Amino acid sequence: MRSTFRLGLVLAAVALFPLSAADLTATIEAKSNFGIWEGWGTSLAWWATAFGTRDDLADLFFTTKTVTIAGQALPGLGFNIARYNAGACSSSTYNGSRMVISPKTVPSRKVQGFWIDGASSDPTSKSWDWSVDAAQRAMLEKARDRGADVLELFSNSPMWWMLNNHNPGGSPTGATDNLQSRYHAQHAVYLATVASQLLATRNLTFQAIDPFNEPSADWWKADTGKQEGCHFSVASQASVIGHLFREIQSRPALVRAGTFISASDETSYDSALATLNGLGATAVSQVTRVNVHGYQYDGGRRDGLAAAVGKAGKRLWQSEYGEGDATGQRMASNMLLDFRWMRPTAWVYWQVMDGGGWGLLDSDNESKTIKAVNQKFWVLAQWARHIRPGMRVLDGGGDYVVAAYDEKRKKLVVVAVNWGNAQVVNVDLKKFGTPGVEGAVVKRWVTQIGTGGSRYAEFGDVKVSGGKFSARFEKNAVQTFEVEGVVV
Ligand SMILES: *[C@@H]1O[C@H](CO)[C@@H](O)[C@H](O)[C@H]1NC(C)=O
Ligand SMILES: *[C@@H]1O[C@H](CO)[C@@H](O)[C@H](O)[C@H]1NC(C)=O
Ligand SMILES: CC(=O)N[C@H]1CO[C@H](CO)[C@@H](O)[C@@H]1O
Repeated sequence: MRSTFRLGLVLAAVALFPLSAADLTATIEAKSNFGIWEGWGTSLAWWATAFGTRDDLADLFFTTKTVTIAGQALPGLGFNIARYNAGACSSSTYNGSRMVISPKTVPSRKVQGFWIDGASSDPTSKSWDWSVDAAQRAMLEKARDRGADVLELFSNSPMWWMLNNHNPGGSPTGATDNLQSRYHAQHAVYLATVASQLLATRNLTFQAIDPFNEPSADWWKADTGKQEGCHFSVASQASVIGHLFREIQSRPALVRAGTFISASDETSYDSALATLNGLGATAVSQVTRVNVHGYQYDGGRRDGLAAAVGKAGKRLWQSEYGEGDATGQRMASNMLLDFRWMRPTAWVYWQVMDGGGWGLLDSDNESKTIKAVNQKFWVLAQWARHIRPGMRVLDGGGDYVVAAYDEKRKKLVVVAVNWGNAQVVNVDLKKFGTPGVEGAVVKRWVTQIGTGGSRYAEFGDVKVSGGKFSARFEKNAVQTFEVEGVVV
């Protein structure tokens, strides 16, 4: 139902606009290889705790169907990655203690964990409650049922009873470990058991388990915490990774499923590099993928991290991204930097539903209401619906262009953003075997970055001519192009 987004009368001829001196030309590097794309996704956690039972939202995020939300027909984002948050909270009593938590942590952020007391590690014993966290689990299953084939288990904090202060919001200062050292193994047992149990009982296969979330940060504090969080020194991370490696290896079903460790979901590119450098050879050898968050935005050294991860022979994911700019401008600009300098093979948004500009849908996770669709939603559609799993990411030939190639379908995808005044962007295909595509129609989609304007509007008015194609861009417009029949 793509026609829903077609703008009826198309601003037909690009050729009507004279080329000016300011025009840009990007030459796509046909033979380059920035990695085979694994996909797009979101972490579940809070929004799924609040909205996880809704099929329409599962369709919106995990299919490419047209879905009507808040009275608007929206293009489904087609995510294939879902990150499930193993909770740290429970209302149980263990060894005479109960969980302690800051009053600033709202209910949707108290994610209920399955291992409610440490008396037994047997998942069929009374120490485990598999009925909790039903809404987040429901969204995980809905995602899987709609084709999400890359699932990851992650932890913001170990279960409260494993912690020094029994507080899953963090330690007193935020700068010290909160997991008791005698419980390093139990945190690993917890995560491996959640993965094996959800596989055995619900056929949910986790590709990876990340035992940490921004572990080097010093802001996971007991008294002021608004969410689950836990500091781990790099040495403690190495210890937990070792335990988790052994726990995975000791569960044949996880070995058969190929479940591996990802780490450490540090906040920034620079802290991810410091952690990678400090983990030591053994722990590094037990980690298959480096996950990093995008909260350093346009700062830090994406290239330095990418080089170290490549040298270590690991995969690299941008596993969490978010900020409060509802227009999509910061997100688009950071995605361009990611593709050019960090070259992750997957890109995962943090909370697709949230307030304060953080969500793609502006929503209230406590009252469970959706208020509006942020422009950011359509900006992300320009990328996620087109750069698909299995495509080879290419060097787009400029810092405003991302390109990807589908070898099987001989399809080239180009996403470009024009930060300058309105101008024509030329995409040069001379490095491809282009004779076959001369005259081919280039489909294009346009979203205006900002608070209004075009929203994933589709056009079919551009053709390949002279081994290139050209399109006019408004200032701050993002356009996606698809050309079929392109041969490398
Ligand atoms: C139980 O609590 C006591 C007193 O707080 C403590 O000394 C002991 O280590 C705890 N045992 C376990 C298994 O957590
Ligand atoms: C379990 O999930 C896998 C995909 O992860 C699928 O291939 C298989 O058919 C499923 N099995 C059942 C019994 O549903
Ligand atoms: C009621 C409410 O909005 N709760 C939280 C949902 O998420 C926003 C944005 O992160 C928080 O500010 C709210 O506390």
